Amino acid sequence: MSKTLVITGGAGFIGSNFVYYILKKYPDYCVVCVDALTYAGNLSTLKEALKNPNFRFEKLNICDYAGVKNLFEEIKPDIVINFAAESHVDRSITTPGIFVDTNIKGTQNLMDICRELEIPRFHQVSTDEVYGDLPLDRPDLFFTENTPIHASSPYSASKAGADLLVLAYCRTFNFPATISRCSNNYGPFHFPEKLIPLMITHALADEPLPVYGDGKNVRDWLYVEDHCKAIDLIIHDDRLGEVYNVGGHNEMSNLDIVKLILQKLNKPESLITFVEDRKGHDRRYAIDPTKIHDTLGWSPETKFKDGIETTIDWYLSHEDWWREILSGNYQNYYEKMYGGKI
Ligand code: NAD
Ligand code: TDX
Repeated sequence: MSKTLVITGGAGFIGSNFVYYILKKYPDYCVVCVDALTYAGNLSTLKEALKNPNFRFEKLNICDYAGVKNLFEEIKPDIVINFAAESHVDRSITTPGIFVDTNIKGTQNLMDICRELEIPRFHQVSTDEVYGDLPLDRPDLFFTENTPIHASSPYSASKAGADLLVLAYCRTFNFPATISRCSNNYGPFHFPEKLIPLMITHALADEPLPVYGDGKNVRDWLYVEDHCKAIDLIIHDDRLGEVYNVGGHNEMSNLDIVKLILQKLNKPESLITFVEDRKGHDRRYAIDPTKIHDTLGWSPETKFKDGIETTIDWYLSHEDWWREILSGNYQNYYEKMYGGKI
């Protein structure tokens, strides 16, 4: 049966991958992307989607009550999936306020509108960072859905705040929501300020590769399409009020990732430059995905060795995309596409 999906943050990394995933898998669905086009949103990422008559883009801030309510009244979504967020930990250390505004107040605003309009389903895209970190010397420990919330950065605290609000709305108002908490994603359209694309683009330019601290911090990397598949399963299942951890059992240290990228690009390790550590830097993330595996049948499908090759190849063949970002030109794309029309 055809559905109308609202995808907030769909001009960002994971949201755009989800837009393409849904348009391909459900050709009869209507997909409406709500995105404020902050520095992290890039409309040119959605160039192909914009050609699809079932896709619509709305430049809107999720904190804008009247704007979002008018849109939702008009399109009557069946499901709202909230990807929109300030997502970069380093930026949350320099400017925490915008993280509270978008990640907490924006989520509350969306949920209030969904409640008022009785929208049948809301999904919150969250992160494993809400659990804080794990020690490097306890490889037997993993985050489960029952691990206490223990955020380290203003970013993860704001995501944790949103999660707590979602769960409180479920309990207090019977709000029909679910939450997924995923580990680090990688793949096409990853903004080049995050580790993997930053290292690929720096290596290609023979520029220093800045590794924070000792480079031994561990992340649990998941190919972005596997995250999309997990969210697809969750939103098409009737269970409400549930939290699902999503992760690939693919732990790697930052240094190992950087060395692998250099090796694949045939660049010397002398480009690695150790720099001052991130404040409050989480040591290790590792997800136990047993719940989503056992209840919804989800397992990661892309092996890291294949996913990283696909990703490097994508950056090699989409230089225009990331060079536009590095030059800042991408921020004019909306004007070019929509100037005077909206
Ligand atoms: P991103 O920074 O690439 O994209 C965020 C998008 O949200 C951008 O298009 C931006 O313009 C938009 N946005 C920001 N503020 C907005 C606002 N106030 N109103 C409307 N749109 C706004 O982020 P991402 O890496 O794609 O992450 C997407 C979601 O997934 C986030 O909620 C993040 O917390 C979560 N997450 C990310 C990862 C990861 O590895 N990247 C892992 C787990 C969870
Ligand atoms: O230049 C760098 N050098 C470096 O050593 C950058 C940008 C990062 N790092 C380190 C910090 C982290 O240990 O690499 C690791 C990954 O850093 P990021 O790409 O900034 O990701 P992380 O902080 O792990 O957060 C990401 O995963 C969880 C996303 O940005 C979040 O939105 C998501 O919730």
